[in-house]
Amino acid sequence: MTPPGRPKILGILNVTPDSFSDGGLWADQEGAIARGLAMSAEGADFVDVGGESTRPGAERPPVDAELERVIPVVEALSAEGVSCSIDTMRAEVARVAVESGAQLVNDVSGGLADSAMLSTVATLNVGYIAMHWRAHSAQMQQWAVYPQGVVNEVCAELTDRYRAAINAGIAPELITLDPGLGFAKTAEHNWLLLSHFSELKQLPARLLLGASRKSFLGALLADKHGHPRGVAGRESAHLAVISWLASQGVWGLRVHDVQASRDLLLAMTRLGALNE
Ligand code: PMM
Repeated sequence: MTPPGRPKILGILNVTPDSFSDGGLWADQEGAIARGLAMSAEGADFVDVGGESTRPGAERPPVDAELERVIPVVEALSAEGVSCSIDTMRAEVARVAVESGAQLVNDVSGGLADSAMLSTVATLNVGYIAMHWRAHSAQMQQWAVYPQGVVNEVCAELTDRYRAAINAGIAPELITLDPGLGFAKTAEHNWLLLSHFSELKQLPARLLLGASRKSFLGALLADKHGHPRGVAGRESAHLAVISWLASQGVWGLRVHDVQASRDLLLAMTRLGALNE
């Protein structure tokens, strides 16, 4: 059997004061731009620039604040030849970011948070990542209920989002689907989605996942008192997860540690487990 192709790496650049794992770190624009350039040099295929924290319970920034955070960063990185994606649920932010050079729209709400998103992306004619989502961060954990099974329900809801994107005029080959680890999901739900990846692969579009530093990894690695492992100590478990996903044919991986992820994928490629 031919091995799957090497997944694309989206390097995470949260230009927010409050994202759960790197909030505040890249909130100043010069620091953010330098970090984006560094991730590109380390081998990120895209730098995923986001100005709204989606950690559970987060409040939404006003649209102007989101634009002010992300647009100068997208502009500066694009001017340096770095491919950017824009992590936003807002059509207006997606439009201005693409006009400023972004090549991909990463919408964690899959078009549900802003009714103008899908038609806007169709007009912009760029790639679109539709993630599985049920509610804004302030309420999302109360939606972590899946009586028909998390894999079935996530696949059904993602199929609906795919159809909505097609109906809005987005070309099928521009669409990527993402089961949204941690969004209206418990740790158990995340593990079920990961271990049933072959069922997700039946979806009509390529797949991207973001497991990097998420709390289900912290819970897995808890100490003997049940205290979750902090974000800085979750990378080896994350690398195991992305190695599994790469071997299963995932199209893209959204990661914080670009270099470690890239090293892993290079080694897998050298072993013949992935195609160039
Ligand atoms: N997770 C976060 C933000 N954006 N986008 C996609 N497509 N998939 C994800 O899993 C995802 C995302 C939250 O994580 P962060 O705070 O580490 O950015």
